[in-house]
Amino acid sequence: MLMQQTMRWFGPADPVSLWHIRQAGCAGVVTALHHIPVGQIWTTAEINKRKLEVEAAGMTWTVIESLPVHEDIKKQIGDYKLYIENYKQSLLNIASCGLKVVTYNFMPILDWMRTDINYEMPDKSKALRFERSAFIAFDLFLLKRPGAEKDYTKAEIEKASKRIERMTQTEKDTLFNNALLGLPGSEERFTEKQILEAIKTYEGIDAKKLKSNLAYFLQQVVPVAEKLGLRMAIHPDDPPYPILGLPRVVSTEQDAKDVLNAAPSPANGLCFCTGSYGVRADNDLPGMVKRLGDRIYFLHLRNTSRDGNGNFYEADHLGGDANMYEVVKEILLLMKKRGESIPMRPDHGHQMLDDLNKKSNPGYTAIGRLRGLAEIRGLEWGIFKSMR
Ligand code: DNO
Repeated sequence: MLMQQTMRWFGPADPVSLWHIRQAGCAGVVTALHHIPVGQIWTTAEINKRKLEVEAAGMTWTVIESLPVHEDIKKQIGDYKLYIENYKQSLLNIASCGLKVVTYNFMPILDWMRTDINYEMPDKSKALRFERSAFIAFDLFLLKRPGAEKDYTKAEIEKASKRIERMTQTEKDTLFNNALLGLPGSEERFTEKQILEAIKTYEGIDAKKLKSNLAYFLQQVVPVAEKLGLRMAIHPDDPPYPILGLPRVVSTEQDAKDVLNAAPSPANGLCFCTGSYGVRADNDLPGMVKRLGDRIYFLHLRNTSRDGNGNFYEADHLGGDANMYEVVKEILLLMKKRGESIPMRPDHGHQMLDDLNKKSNPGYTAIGRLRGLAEIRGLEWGIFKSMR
């Protein structure tokens, strides 16, 4: 039993076409209805339209990524009950269109965060990178978030102020734009005012409260998903720790267990992202596959390389700190035990070759992902063959 290979597609506006994805060797596609505002119901008409587009290129819509959770639900304010009802209705519509796996996350305001989206590798390809000092400089001196200095040590603040002194105006602008990018697949950036206002709305919401809001959300939607035969798969925080004073509660193995225990059901599962969990040295990735395995419904396989100062960059899929050999071996054992194949996608990839001159969604070029997928496919095939 091998993994189901897929790639993410951002819809008709994605510069990478469905045929490119198919040529990479994928039988499945991971996509979402990005044009529907967060909180609104996904109608069966819209879901089916997207499904047929994917099928016209000879593939299946394997996983939804993401059915986003409205900010009011995360904070339990305003119309959160209505948004939860809308979420349930979307799940119903998704199930009636024959889809099975739904990915989402519970990160306040921002999704992933990087300080550099064009970090040059020794081979001149480009990677995504998070540099802690640059991030602190952004927070303190560009965004000027009130109270931000409380989150850092004196030494960190000093280092960040030296870092910003050395930056040109263009470098500052780039850092600012990168940090406020917000969502993959979106061209929209938060403005300074928007982000500061949004952060303010999280006043009084600490990790404990956010976790309990997540538990409430799960207790509401998981029974519905279970009845519909759907599998929910929560994506971990990226990076896996609090940023900009905002709590993050899906960062560790214990967090993942808390998610599962909050609403025990086969419908309540995980998207196991080796890139996100792997940024923390205390996350034992192969062990997590073994221990959380029954509930892993979707895999994001990518690699990061971290140093001791809180910096990391996205490494080659088989390079970096995640022991991809051990991870894939555990996944193969897991699939054998469960008697089913788990969908995977290579996540991100370096911008390289012809893609260096093309416009693309950061992290989602065709060739870098093709390389990552091909390497993982080869690794998996080799381990699979040697296991029998
Ligand atoms: C990054 C992605 C995440 C993921 C969401 C899921 O490239 O893996 O943005 O799609 O967090 O909700």
